[in-house]
Amino acid sequence: MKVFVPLIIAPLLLISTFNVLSNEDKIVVRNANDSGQGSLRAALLSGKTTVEIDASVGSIKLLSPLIVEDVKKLNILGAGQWIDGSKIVGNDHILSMKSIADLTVQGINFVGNAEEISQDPDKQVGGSAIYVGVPASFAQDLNVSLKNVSIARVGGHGVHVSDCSTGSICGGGNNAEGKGSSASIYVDLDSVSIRNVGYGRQDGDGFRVDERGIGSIYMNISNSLFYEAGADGMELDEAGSGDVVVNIDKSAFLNNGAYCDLVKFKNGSKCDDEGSPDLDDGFDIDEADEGSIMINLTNTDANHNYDEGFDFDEQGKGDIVFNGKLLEAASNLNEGIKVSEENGGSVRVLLSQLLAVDNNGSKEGVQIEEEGKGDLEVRLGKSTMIGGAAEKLKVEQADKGKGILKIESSNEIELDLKGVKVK
Ligand SMILES: [Ca+2]
Ligand SMILES: [Ca+2]
Ligand SMILES: [Ca+2]
Ligand SMILES: [Ca+2]
Repeated sequence: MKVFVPLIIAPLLLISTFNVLSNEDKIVVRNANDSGQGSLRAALLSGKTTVEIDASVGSIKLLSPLIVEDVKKLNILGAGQWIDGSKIVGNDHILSMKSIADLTVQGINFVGNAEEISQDPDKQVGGSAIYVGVPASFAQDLNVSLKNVSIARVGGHGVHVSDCSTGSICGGGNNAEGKGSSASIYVDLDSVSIRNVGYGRQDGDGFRVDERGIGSIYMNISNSLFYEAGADGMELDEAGSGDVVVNIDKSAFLNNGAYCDLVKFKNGSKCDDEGSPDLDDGFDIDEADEGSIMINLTNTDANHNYDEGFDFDEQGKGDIVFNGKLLEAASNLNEGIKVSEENGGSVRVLLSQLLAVDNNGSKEGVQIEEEGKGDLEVRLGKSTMIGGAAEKLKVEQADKGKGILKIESSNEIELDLKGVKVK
């Protein structure tokens, strides 16, 4: 039966309907069982928007993966419980979502079953703790928000948000493969810890976003730790039109990227990077095609990573704008900070109170390069770079364009300049 609603009161009715829905749209998890009434699995299958795990519920030991489909929005709110995925075998993820809009997870610790380092880098052993797959037809933006969440011991990525049709072989930069939806991806991380993940194969990152097609990656991170991932602590791969915009405060990327150093080297394997083990970074951004990289980092460290500490690459049209304050990059096996821009577009890097120590075997502590059309401007203030005989600041303007370096109130800065004037 059709009910006639006069137009003038229709908005009021809408509001009251939403209020009723928001109360009815919550389900409470009452026990730690794998399935059945009152369990987390049953709550996730109920279609409710908010799944709240009661504080009385203890560790939830899963017998099989949690899979959520066809939910427009999902909030999973825990009270510090463990979700134990140690019984999940094969390449299944602990929690996976397809055809979903927004995901919020709070107050939950995920633990997987990866106790050993897989010796075959070409074979995937283990999935992610959280996998969010964006369907190709998806048109609205996707929000992923994690707060007070820890993740450990999964063989794949700690978290994988994939807007990319080729799944695990999406890649980055000019080698980026796959197609994506028109959605942008928004990620908000507060008090998140991801550690000891990604040892089940080559390229298992702590936190990974693949963004293809139209759309950008927008990310806010605070009070978070990304450490001992087999590959990058965090990897953002963006291709197609769209930017990568990142704000990070009070966070650290420590001791990531060792996987290929821990397995026996085999020519032609996925770990073979032109004859050497393919090691990874603390924080890696690869942006391709139209669009820029814009990064604000404060109070953030990248130490003891097996490739670069911070590695930001921009290709195609677009600029790199990087502001960093109170950063530390120490004992990374390659550069502490590497910024490279190709093609049309400029680079502007402003670093203050940077401490770079013992990076890249006492060669470049920081390397910033600009190619193709565009200018280069680097400012360094109140900073120190220490390392063996010489830990250098390498700044290169490869083509025409302007190249300017300004250094103020800094110590022990050894320069290696090309096409750059010091002001
Ligand atoms: Ca997209
Ligand atoms: Ca882009
Ligand atoms: Ca670009
Ligand atoms: Ca350029």
